[in-house]
Amino acid sequence: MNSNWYVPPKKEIQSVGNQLQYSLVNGHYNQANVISRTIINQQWSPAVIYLDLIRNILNHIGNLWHEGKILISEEHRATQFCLLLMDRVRNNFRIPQPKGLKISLTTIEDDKHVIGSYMAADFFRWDGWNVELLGSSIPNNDLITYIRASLPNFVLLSSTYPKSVGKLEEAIDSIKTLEKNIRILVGGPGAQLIKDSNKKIDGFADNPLQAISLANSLVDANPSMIPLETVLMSLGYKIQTVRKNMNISQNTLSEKSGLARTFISAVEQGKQNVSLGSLKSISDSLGVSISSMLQD
Ligand code: B12
Repeated sequence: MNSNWYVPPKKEIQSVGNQLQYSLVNGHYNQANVISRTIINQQWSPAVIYLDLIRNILNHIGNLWHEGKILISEEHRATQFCLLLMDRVRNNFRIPQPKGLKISLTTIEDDKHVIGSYMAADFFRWDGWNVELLGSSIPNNDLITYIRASLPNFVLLSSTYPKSVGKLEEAIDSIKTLEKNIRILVGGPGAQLIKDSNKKIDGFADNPLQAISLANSLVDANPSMIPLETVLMSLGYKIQTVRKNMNISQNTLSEKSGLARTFISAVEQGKQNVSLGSLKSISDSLGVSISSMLQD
C-alpha cells in the first residue's frame, strides 16, 4: 500500500469511528458526509477506513438490529452509506502495475453478505491483482463451470452467514476436482467454522490484508504460477529505473548497446521477449550484471 496514506493514532480512529457510527445509527446523513469527506481529504489509509471504521461500525449496527434496537431499514441505510464511502475511497486510489495474476472472488451461494468480499476485491486490486468479483447468489454448479473456463490462479470464497457453510464445502470440493490446480482461500465468519477441518483449502484469512500476504507467499513458493508477461514487465521496469538513475536517454542506451531504440522502449514496457544476448548488451551498457537485472 502507498506509504503516503495517513494512519491516525488509535484514539483519533476511535473518536472518528464513534462520530460516524452515531451519525449512521441516527440517520444524520450530512454529518456522515462531512466525516467521510474529511477522512478522504486527509488521505486516511484505506486499510484504516475499511477495517477499523466500516467493519466495526457495521458489526456494531448488526448487533443493534439483532437486539431489536434498530429497524432493518436503519441497518440497511447504514450499510448503503458504508458502500458509498467505499466507492469514494476507491475513486481516490491509483491501480498499480498489474502482476499478471488472477483471482475470482465470490460470496458463497445462499449468503447475501457481500461487503467483506468487496473489501477483499479492492485490496487485491490495489496490490496489482487482476480481480474478477462475482458478487453473490451464484449457484455452485454455475460457479464451477465459470471457473473451469476462466482458470484463475486463486479462487477466494467468502462465507459470512453460518448457514451457507454447507454450500461453501460443496464449492471447495467441486473446485478441487478441476484438472488445473486452482488454489482456494476462504474468509469470513462462516469460513472460520471449517478452516481447521477442511483439508482441501489452501488457506483461511481473517481479513483481506492477511489473504494478500498468504496469496503472495503461495506464489513465491510456486514460481511457475508467475506468467512470462509479469517477468518481462518487472525486467523492463528494472532496466528503465537503472537507465533513469544513470541519467541517460533511450537513444543513448540504444547507441551503446547496438539495439534499436524502439526495441529498448518495448523491453522497458515489458512488451518484448528479450533474448539472453540482448539482455547482456543492455546490462553491459548500463554497467550492471545480468543476474542483478533478474533479481526481485
Ligand atoms: C449488513 C448485514 C446484512 C445485509 C448484507 C448487505 C450486503 N450487501 O452485504 C443483509 C440485510 C442482506 C443481511 C441479511 C441477513 N443477515 Co446479516 N448482517 C449484516 C451485518 C450488519 C454486517 C455484515 C458486514 O458487512 N460486516 C462488515 C464486513 C466488512 O465484515 P465481515 O463480513 O466480517 O468481513 C470481514 C472479515 O470477515 C473478512 N472477510 C469476509 N469475507 C471474506 C472473504 C475473503 C476471501 C477474505 C480473505 C476475508 C473475508 O474480511 C472482512 C474485513 O475484515 C452483520 C453484523 C455482524 N456482526 O457481522 C449481520 C449478520 C452477519 N447477519 C445476520 C443475519 C442473521 C442475517 C439474516 C439471516 C437476517 C434475516 N433474518 O433475514 C440475513 C441472511 C441473508 C443471507 N442469506 O445471507 C447475523 C448472522 C448471525 C449468525 N451467526 O447466524 C449477523 C451477525 C447479525 C447479528 N448480530 O445477528 N445482513
